[in-house]
Amino acid sequence: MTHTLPQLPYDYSQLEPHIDAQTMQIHHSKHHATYVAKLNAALEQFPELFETPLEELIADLDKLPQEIQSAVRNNGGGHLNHTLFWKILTPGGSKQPIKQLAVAIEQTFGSFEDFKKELQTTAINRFGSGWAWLSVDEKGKLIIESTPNQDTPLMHNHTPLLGIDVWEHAYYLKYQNKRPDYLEAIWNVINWDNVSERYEEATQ
Ligand code: MN3
Repeated sequence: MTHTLPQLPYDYSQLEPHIDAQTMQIHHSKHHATYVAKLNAALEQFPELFETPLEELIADLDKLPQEIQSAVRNNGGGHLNHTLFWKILTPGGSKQPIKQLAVAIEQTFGSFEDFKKELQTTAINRFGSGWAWLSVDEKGKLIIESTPNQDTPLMHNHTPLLGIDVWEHAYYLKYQNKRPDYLEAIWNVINWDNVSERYEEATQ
């Protein structure tokens, strides 16, 4: 089965004013769609790879035929990262972590505010294009990390819970060069119900 662009669970305009509709539309229907198309084009050379979950291909890139490793890394990573990104955004829902995740964030980072600051700083300091993450590491511990380009925590055996896209395409139309302003605004639309749920799955 070829990979497909997932539908958004909300309209392009629903994250306004924090993330504008035009950015959402281009980000989803052009950028993400292109990752999906290029991933499929690469895998078509080895169609049996369509049977393996993409998470597994990404976690073991070295096992792939060499000629498609970088295409799968960039476009497969792009597809997985954006599929997660749309889910961890929402116009409604809880505005802070709930249940076990709320407790774990306090235990790990001191407070929700300290956690936000640390993730913010990590995202600001990502040079060039990439992502900042809240992940669960191989020991089940919460960590903040950053990846370049479309690399994902899955490559390091970590489970991404919350990913913030800091490619300019994620914010430039509204925020131009002001990445910190975008990072301030995005807290208003984080889907904590979803992130908290996935924390529980990852640590079961
Ligand atoms: Mn993006």
